[in-house]
Amino acid sequence: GKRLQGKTIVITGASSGIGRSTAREFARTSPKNLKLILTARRLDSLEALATEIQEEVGSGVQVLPLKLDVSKPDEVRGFVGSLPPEFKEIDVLVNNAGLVKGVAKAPDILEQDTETMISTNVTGLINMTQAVLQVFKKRDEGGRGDIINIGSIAGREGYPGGSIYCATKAAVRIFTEALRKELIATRIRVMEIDPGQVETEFSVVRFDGDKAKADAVYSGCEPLTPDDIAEVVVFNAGRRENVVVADTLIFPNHQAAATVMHRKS
Ligand code: NDP
Ligand code: 8X3
Repeated sequence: GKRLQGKTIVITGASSGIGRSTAREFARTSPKNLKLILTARRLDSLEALATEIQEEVGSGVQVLPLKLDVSKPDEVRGFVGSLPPEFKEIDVLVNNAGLVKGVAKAPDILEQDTETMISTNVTGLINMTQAVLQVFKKRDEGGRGDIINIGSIAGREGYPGGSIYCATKAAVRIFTEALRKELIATRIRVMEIDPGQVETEFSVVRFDGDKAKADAVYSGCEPLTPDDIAEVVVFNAGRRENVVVADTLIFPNHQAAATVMHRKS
């Protein structure tokens, strides 16, 4: 849409799933004058996506694929400084990078899995937010810009086998809420989008590449597609500046809670 024209948008975790769809949706809806900074650990996937976007919408959208591991504080610290001048004026940050590891229950949760989930989903999101807020805060009226955090239904209720992941998403939820309050005197918008079940690489990552186990998660269900979430991200970013879609929960039709799912047998 028109309101997004001229914007510079950063998406973390743009190499797959919701992040990837969000990049394509921004490009499709604002093909004239948009800058996309696409980040993740897998640079080759980002480069392929950049080419795909460019072929689809042409040169009205400038795409910068950038390798960035949000769980590495020094990489995040150097992120804004490393941007070419024409990409430095960030308007929108989509904090999407995140993951779940395993379905273990306490006391059998691997220390390494806990560390991976917390350093990515929580510390990574906080560090990215602080880095980009430095850019936002330099603008008038105390600052302007949008932060869109991808939380989860898992941040609103815990489920067995997901305690650490759920705790990380609950942390995102409270950080987001507190941040919105801290920035009350600015024009900075802080928004959260909480998806239910979306079919992406999420479950493949959870089960360490075991595709059969990942597929079983969605058997008999009709999960959301990453495009469904991308549409909401772009919609929320495209509202009038005085409109803050603060909090959004999105389920597929047959889901009503993290573990309340109707399965066709
Ligand atoms: P995918 O696994 O398809 O995508 C996850 C993305 O995060 C990838 O692009 C991955 O890129 C990136 N990522 C992972 N770790 C890091 C890291 N350390 N630094 C930078 N990027 C990283 O899953 P989804 O698209 O489903 O997940 C996106 C977000 O949505 C996550 O925050 C997830 O928790 C959330 N979510 C997902 C739901 C679902 O059912 N799928 C439901 C609710 C929320 P790379 O590996 O290249 O670094
Ligand atoms: C992913 C949703 O409930 O499958 O955030 O863990 S859940």
